[in-house]
Amino acid sequence: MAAGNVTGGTMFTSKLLTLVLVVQPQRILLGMKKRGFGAGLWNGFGGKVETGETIEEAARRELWEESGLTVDTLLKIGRITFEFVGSSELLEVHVFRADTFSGEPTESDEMRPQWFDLEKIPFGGMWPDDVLWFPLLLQKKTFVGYFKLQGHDTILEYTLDQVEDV
Ligand code: 8OG
Repeated sequence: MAAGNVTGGTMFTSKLLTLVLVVQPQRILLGMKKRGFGAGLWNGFGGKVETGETIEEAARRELWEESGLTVDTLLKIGRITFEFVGSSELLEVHVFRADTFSGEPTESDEMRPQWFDLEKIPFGGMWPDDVLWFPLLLQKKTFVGYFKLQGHDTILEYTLDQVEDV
């Protein structure tokens, strides 16, 4: 739990999360989330950063636990802050892109991996913000975003900026 920050008089805490997208020239690996937060949606692989690990270590661990893949190079591609109406906990999601990997995508308790053609990313079955920032990820453009969501479906406000470094 990071220190609180004050926005419009509301005290927020924030939680650090990771998200890894494995991208190849024609396809992207997504997983169907089977349980917990975001269940029923296609997503990259990731989760909470634990005490004592770096954000990148957490990204590699979660990728391995959820997909069975290991990667050499993780490209830091984005950082997105999510605010949910009614919650005082902000999610700070560190997004990475991996262009090469080792292993075979393997179903885990949390995720059922599947390759998608880059032309057929299933945005209708993903978080509503993904359609906005995936183009930057796919073009290897680094970005910082903020999304205020109501439930899982509605974006109330957002900002999304290309930046030099994340
Ligand atoms: O540990 P858990 O599976 O609950 O972590 C949530 C995962 O979902 C984590 O990888 C971060 C990711 N995530 C959000 N919000 C969004 C979102 O709006 N879009 C995408 N693609 N991933 C998200 O927490």
